[in-house]
Amino acid sequence: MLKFTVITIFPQMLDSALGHSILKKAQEKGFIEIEQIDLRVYTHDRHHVTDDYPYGGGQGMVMKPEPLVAAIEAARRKYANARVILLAPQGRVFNQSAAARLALEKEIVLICGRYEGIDNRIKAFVDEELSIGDYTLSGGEPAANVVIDAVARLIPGVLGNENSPLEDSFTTGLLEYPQYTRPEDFRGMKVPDVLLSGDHEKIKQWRHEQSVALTRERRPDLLAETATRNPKPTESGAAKAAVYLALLHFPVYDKNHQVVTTSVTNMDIHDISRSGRTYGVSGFYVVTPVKALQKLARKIIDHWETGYGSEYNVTRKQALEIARIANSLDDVIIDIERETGKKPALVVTSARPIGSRTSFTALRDMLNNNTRPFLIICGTGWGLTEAIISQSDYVLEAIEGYTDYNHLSVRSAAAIVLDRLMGRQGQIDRRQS
Ligand code: 9D3
Repeated sequence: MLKFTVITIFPQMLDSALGHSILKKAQEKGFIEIEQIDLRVYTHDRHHVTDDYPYGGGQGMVMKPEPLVAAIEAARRKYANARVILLAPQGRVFNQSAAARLALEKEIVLICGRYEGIDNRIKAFVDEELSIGDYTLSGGEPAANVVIDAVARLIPGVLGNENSPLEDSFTTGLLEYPQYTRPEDFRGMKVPDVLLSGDHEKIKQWRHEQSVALTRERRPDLLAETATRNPKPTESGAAKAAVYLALLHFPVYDKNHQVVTTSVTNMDIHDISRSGRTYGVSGFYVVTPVKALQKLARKIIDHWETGYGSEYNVTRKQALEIARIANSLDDVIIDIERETGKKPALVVTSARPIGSRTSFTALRDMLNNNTRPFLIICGTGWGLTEAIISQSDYVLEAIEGYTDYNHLSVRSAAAIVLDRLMGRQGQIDRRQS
């Protein structure tokens, strides 16, 4: 349940927009709740005044700080952990990743400004400021509506099973492919043959090509973003296939062979992102079903990607750019399929003795001669469960030294795997051949 509290001087303004279709159902089913607070409740004068003349002169009115701050403080007393957001033209621009971040919150307070602006001092009482784009609105209410809609769609269950938010354009980084319905011939305009062919593989391929072509034409900026998200090798000789990495925190074994959920760690996220970025991994998924841990992972990644850390350390930012968060392995597979148009081959790593194994050299050759994406799955705790291993296409040979001690950390194992599969080989190749 995600509770939105909207502070506004026009509390009825959002009613119609939020009272229909998906948002209506989301409220009825208890996935979200929206409460609108009339700012005038927090005024103490007879005329319920919320604005005043600007110091220094100029046109228009400015919203007074007292009622706004009283409203914020009341909301914080009620919801100690609420994220308080001021909707304002000078905020950071709200986008899909901001929506994904906010979908992990429990309580969100949205403050809608009006008039020509807001007394600057209220910024000290909010957690962040958001704008919804580069155009002027008459107030923050339509922006609140946009934020609530985009965030609510990402809450599991809100869309039902038939529509996955992972399929949305701004999640995949591509514009949607063209859609058609009956009739087959509309005023001489025919539905493309491929869609009538019944060949699902071909249709998928066509749609992906259309998406890429349309995005290149209309929104090359989105492709530029995908390119930084998916760093390209700078030289030939590197793997042809897109390689993805997933770090599973569930389901994995503990010491006693029980299936458990492990905690997300700061060091794993940092180190595996850096290794992944170094060897040309297209995306690194931190997989956990636990919302609080997703939130923690998001915080770590955002700090380096867009927060203070992004300016403090640019190379760390580049590494964390490949990091993503997912609920489950299935979601990772869907995400990769959306991005590449193909289902990834699943590769697991395991220190435990298991039947037939694929050698590093064999997999390295496959990566060099394949355009199919590969997903390398690493387990935390005491390793991946049998269920996951049996679901995979390749089980990599174990990494071993010449001792009876074999307890690599998952981040060390990941780095070694990446080097053997995607590293420059030099000495090693010559010795092997
Ligand atoms: C006089 C200069 N304007 C600042 C750029 C004043 C001003 C214009 C519009 C002050 C407030 C507003 C009302 N807009 C919002 O409150 C708003 C908004 C927007 O106008 N565009 C995009 N996103 C947002 S979020 C809130």
